[in-house]
Amino acid sequence: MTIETVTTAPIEGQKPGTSGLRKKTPVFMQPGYLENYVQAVIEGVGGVSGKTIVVGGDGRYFNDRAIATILRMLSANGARKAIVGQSGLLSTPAASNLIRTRHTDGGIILSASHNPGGEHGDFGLKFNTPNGGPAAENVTDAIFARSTEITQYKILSDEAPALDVIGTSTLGEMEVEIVDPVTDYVTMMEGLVDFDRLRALFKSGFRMRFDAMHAVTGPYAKAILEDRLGAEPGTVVNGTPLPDFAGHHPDPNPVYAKELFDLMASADAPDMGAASDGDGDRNIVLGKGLPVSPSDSLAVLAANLHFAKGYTTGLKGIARSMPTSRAADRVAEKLGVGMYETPTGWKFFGNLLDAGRVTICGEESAGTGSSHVREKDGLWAVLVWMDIVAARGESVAEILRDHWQRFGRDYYTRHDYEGIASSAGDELMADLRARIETLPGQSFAGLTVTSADDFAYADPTDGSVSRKQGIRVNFDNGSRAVFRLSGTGTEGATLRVYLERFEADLTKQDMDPQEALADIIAAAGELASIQQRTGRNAPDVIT
Ligand code: VG1
Ligand code: CO
Repeated sequence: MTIETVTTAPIEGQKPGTSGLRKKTPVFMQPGYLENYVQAVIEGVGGVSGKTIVVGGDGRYFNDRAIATILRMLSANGARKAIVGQSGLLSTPAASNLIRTRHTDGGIILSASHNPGGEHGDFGLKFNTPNGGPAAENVTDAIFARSTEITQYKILSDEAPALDVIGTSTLGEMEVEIVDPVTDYVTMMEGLVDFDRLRALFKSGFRMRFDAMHAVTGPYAKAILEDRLGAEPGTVVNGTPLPDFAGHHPDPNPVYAKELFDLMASADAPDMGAASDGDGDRNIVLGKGLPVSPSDSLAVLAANLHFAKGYTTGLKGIARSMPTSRAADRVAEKLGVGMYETPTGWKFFGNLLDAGRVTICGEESAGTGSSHVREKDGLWAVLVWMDIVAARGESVAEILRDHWQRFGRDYYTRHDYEGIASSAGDELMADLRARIETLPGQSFAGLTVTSADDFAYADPTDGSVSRKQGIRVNFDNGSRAVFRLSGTGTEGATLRVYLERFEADLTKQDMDPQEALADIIAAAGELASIQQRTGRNAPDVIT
């Protein structure tokens, strides 16, 4: 056993974004790229000497080789133990759970989530802290700072153990425990939703389709839905994780999960449709003929959480990312609990969950989760929806329509302009920022701006402030547009435009969101000169 100290030099651009460092796979595979960043992570979190670290990923191309390198580096840097998912697999919520329940010092999760995988796809790495959640900004800043100063990294000369056999071995001085990635997660879910009630639901003839999109959730969904709850075999489709996700974007939206959306809109639709993303933290839920928008899903889950087995005492508070619709705010108000509006990215929910201020969190990007872990959790959301369906004895669509009747409907859509020139994205945002103060009173496509700001968030638990988190513009008809640039892309820039309008009138709640929001879509386009600046006539993805 030899610990090698390899001389290196900083590599530009190793700056974590919304959720860790994401780059094209060939970039990550350049000699020294992964090693530099892992050493920066190790040093940025204060070293790993004597520590226990969870390691796993979503199975995408390079996952196994990256894990082998990481294990050799953890050992060389003095870690006591690594807990690794079998075959290198761990969904993001399952990793969060392991970090928490095994009282470890954190985890390294390999994923670029909803981004495509494969040799020419994307790869990513993030560090989660001992609370199970993505490192907060002070930690990611420290990691980035280390990446700009690095002069050497440490790696063990020995080969890492094979990852396919469950059990314990040693690598240098470090213990390596390979665990079944699914077992602990299933046990956790059993405590949160009523497996007996769900078994009875399937027995009564309830049919669903769960699309795992060839990504990491397949084994989890099969184990729970088909093996434990008795859903008919074949309920889980695309259930085997593939290194390139069969060439698809593993993102459960109307564009990339089109087959599921088409099925749920057809006469053959089962009672419920659901899908998850590459690393298993996102979810979409669809009723017969009626998809649930992620913002609505957060609101409905919050309003009905007490029906689920693990939440009968109700909830402490709700948090949503700023661009997520305000539907959940109406629920918080009715329940008389706290409502928190945070910047995009799950790392901002961690402190609120740790402080016991909130029980449920959500994002418009198909993410919902609760205090059970410190990540969003795709399968959890699907199971809680099912538990609510079973408890209320109503369908997904009935529950959603009933929610709109009681709370009103927040029409919502997000328009993404993907892969535009970085300069075009930066200029569009800079121009909006420069005009913020002059916008109120101005009219665009017939709507007048009532207020505008650049969202800043002061964390109520530690006072840290995050600025420039997105431009919010409110209009005189109560509608809102939000503009921000994605922090998870790997090519050029992606402009996200979030659009919403509240509709209290019961007779006007059955419109297509694109029609219901047509005027605000036009106003946002004119206000930010989207066409001229992006050179696009239409968004690439509408969710
Ligand atoms: C996107 C989503 C954000 C989510 C993030 C990570 O970030 O908008 O809501 O938290 O992805 O999700 P951005 O910066 O591209 O808008 V995942 O499932 O990629 O870990
Ligand atoms: Co994800």
